[in-house]
Amino acid sequence: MTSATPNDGGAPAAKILLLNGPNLNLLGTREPEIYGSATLADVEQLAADTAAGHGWTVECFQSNHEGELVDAIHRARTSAAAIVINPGAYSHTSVAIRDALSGVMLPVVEVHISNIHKREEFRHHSYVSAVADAIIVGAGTTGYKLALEYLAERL
Ligand code: CA2
Repeated sequence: MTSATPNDGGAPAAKILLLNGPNLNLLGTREPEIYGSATLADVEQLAADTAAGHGWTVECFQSNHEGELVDAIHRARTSAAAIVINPGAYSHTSVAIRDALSGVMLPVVEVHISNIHKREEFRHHSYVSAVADAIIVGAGTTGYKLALEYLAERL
């Protein structure tokens, strides 16, 4: 068989990169009133299940280090069809992550578990939002599922 669509067994399913930034490895361990009780592993499973329903795979990466997130975004240029990112606190500080996302020319969905606009003033601005195609805030960890559903419709 020479030709292959993403899901016919002849080629690997196309991939979406799911990136989570600093402290999101602590999901489900503290502050459930803000971030819910799902763990990062639960979130990644939810994303993988949602993507699989549309014939996609998800590569998951979490880091507490800005440069590692930038490197992962650069790698996505040749390995992924889109990026879903919760940059965590780097949303509010990182021009480097914003520039990396704008440089890779892939569809980007920014997710925030909490509604950052209902919280402290310093969380209201995200450097990433201006380079995101869609932004999902305040939907809890369901936001990751919504991000994948959006991309499945768009890609
Ligand atoms: O609402 C979001 O998803 C945030 O990106 C989460 C970041 C926060 O800095 C952003 O302003 C909004 C923080 C994630 C910290 O996650 C924890 C989870 C459990 C326990 C401690 C931290």
